[in-house]
Amino acid sequence: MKKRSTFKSIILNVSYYIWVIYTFAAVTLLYDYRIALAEFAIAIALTVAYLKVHITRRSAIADYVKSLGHSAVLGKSDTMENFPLPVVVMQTDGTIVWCNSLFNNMIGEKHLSEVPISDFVPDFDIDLFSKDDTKVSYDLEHNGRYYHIFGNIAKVRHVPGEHLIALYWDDRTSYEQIKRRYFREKPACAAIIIDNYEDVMQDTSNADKPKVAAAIEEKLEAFGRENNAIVRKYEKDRYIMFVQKQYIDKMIDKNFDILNSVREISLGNKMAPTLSIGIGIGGETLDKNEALSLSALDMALGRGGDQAIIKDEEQYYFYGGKSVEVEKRTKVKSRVVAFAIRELIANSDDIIIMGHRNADIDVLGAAIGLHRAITNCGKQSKILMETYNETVARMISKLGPDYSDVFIKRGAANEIVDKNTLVFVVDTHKFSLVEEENLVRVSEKIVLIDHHRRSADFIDNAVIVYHEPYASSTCELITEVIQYMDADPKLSKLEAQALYAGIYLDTKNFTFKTGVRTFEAVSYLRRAGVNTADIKKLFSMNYDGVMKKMAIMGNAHIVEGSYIISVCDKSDDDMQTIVAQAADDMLNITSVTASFVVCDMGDHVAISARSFGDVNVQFILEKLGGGGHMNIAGAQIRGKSKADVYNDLLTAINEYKANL
Ligand SMILES: [Mn+2]
Repeated sequence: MKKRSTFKSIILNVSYYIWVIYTFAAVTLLYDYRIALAEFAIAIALTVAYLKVHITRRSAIADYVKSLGHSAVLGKSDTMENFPLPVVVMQTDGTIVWCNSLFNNMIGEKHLSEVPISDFVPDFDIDLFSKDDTKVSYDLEHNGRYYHIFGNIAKVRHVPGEHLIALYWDDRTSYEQIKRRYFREKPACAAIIIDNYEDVMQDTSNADKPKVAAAIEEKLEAFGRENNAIVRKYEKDRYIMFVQKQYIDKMIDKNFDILNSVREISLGNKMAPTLSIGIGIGGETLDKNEALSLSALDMALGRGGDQAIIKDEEQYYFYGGKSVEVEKRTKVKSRVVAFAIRELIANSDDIIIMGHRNADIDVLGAAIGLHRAITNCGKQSKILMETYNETVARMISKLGPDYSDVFIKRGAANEIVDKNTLVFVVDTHKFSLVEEENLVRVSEKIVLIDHHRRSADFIDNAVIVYHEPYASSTCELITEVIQYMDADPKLSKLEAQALYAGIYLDTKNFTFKTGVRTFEAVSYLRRAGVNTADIKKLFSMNYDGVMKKMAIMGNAHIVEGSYIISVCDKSDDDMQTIVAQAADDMLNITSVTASFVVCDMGDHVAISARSFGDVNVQFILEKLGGGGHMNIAGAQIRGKSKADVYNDLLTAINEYKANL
């Protein structure tokens, strides 16, 4: 750098050459005065020209500096030179014209005239400044220090079209350091729970129990140490942790490997312990962070556990959650819920039951089961059902005169509802999916019963929430609850069949999510008179439907080795069922691990996805705005063509595979 600037200053300092010409002229005078005179004339002309350019330039800069609002005259070591910040004046191409000595000191270089600023400040981006701006400001890091640079751009008088930029460099390093440190050190609160502590311990021999318990504790303590955090156990399966934001960033980088390391504990336990972590961050106070961490933990449990969720004041961020769900519930909860519901029913006059739009048989079975329980309590209830599929219609037509005035439409429901109406929402927890949003808005007595993995769109004003993602179906939950509400619920054969059909549908004929308690519920319903052949017939499909399903399957192709996708258009009123069954049936193909049907429904594009649980289709469809379970998920996309949706789906699959 130094060499270059010395060299440059010689080149540019034209006066040296003029002095050389004067010397030549003087020497020539000894031999021939005429040539000498000519040489003197040239030297004088050059001198005049040089001084003129030099003086014009200096006065232009002086004018410019004056135009900055100071009464300074350049070179007389006053205001600009003594300005308390480093100042540099440059041309629009970044060539330095002038700087004060504070700027020289900052750069560590004395000769800074006529050199490009990028030679000394490589990160300086001259393209950020345009002649159209008059005021500029931007932040720059240089040599480990942070500068806020501000200044102005002005036209140079006497030199048309020429602009100069004056920049003041405010060193804000200490402010910036405090700011960064503040964000790095912000405290966060984490709520940690062992999802299945009881079950793990139950299946472990007495001799091994303390080892397993100690191993879990040791892993969590190590997790705390590694993140310089405070971790405290306050119940046998619950921990609270205080940790700084910077360590949360590290946990994210490692994709919360604590989840894996706890799951890998194998010291005589048959079941792998899993963790759920809810982290609250960004709240103004510690107690706000704790509240955020608890709602993040709720969300993690509602999505099946074995995952970490961070919540700030705006949104949830999801990590982990790739293991297969294990059944984990005690009947205590059904009993508590049953008693609470019975009390609410006793204190209500108007009762409405509704499910999600395009109701399936799980909605109908749950509604009928609840209606029976309410009737047994001596109260009346209505079932709001406006949009439903073919199987539901078939079941409703079988129900007979007892049910002739039970089913109502939206209009009638809106006439009944006020804030005292007891509203049961079954088989969904999403505000956006319920048959009639107004009921949820108006009623102050909402009971929510659902088994879908929790999404961010959650009806949060319910007085009772029985949300159990481990259960196979809403009908399974209702079958349990009604037995606790009444020792002998007196289910008719058809009512029992409706409940059984809901379980049959959601377990895909007892293949998925079928736990011990699913069979307990089913055996109860079987005793109430269920005829399994009737159920099979209920789900039978007509010739047309079967042919359409076959066409969808015939159109399918395999991507990424084991994912099968078919794309189709709506060709039947009950397209939803046909699409769902096509997706189910494609899983029967050897080596297929996940199936997807993309269907253009006219006003939207629907996707049905299925897997055996080793591919998390919920995760994939969440990227497209859908949701559901690990092995059964769906999405409805508006405003996109099926070709675009298909491409988005491929991208989501690739992303999912890349993150495995
Ligand atoms: Mn369901």
